[in-house]
Amino acid sequence: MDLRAVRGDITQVDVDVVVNAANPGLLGGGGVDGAIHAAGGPSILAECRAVKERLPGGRLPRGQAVATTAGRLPARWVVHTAGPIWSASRDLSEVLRSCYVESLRVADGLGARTVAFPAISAGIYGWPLSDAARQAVIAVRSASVEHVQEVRFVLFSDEALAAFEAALTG
Ligand code: AR6
Repeated sequence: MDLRAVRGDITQVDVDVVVNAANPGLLGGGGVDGAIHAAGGPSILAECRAVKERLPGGRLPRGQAVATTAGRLPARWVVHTAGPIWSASRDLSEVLRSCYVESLRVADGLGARTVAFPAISAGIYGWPLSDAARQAVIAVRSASVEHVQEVRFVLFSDEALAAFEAALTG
C-alpha cells in the first residue's frame, strides 16, 4: 500500500472510498461528517438510516465501520466510522486504530483501490493531532488488504498536514 498525506477537502477527492469521521448515531453532525452529507446530498443520510436500523440498538460501536454509497461525491462509497472521544485519563488509542483498520477492511471488501481518510477524532473529538496522526499511520500500516493500493490522508490544515507528514516519515 502507498501511503500519502495531502492538504485538501475530503469531499472533493477522486478516490473509491472516502472515510467519514462520524458518530455512533450515524445521522450526521459537524466537521467532516457535516461536510460529507452537505456535499454528497440526502441519499447518504437515507442509507445511513437503513444501515442504522440493522445495527444493535441502532448504534455503530466506536472503532467499527459501515459503508454507504457516496451520493454526489466523486467517490463511489463512503465508509462511516465512529472515533473515540479523546480522554486524558483512559488510553483509547486501540479504538482509534480500529477505526482505520475496520474502515480499510470494509473498503477492501468493496474492492476499493483508493481510500481517503480524514484525521479521525482530531477535530470535535479533541484527540491531540500529532498522536492522532501517529495512530493513523501505525494502524494503516498494520492492516492487511487485498485490493487497496493507495491510502491518502486528506488534511484540512497545514498543521494537520505537517503532523501526518511527520508520522509518515518518523
Ligand atoms: N476535509 C478533510 N478534513 C476535514 C474536513 C474536510 N472537508 N472538515 C473537517 N476536517 P471532525 P472528529 C478535519 O471534527 O474529531 C462530527 O460532529 C478537521 O479539521 O470532523 O472525529 C461527527 O458527527 C479535523 O482535523 O471529526 C462526530 O460527532 C478532522 O477532519 C464528531 O464530529 C476530524 O474532525 C467527530 O469528531
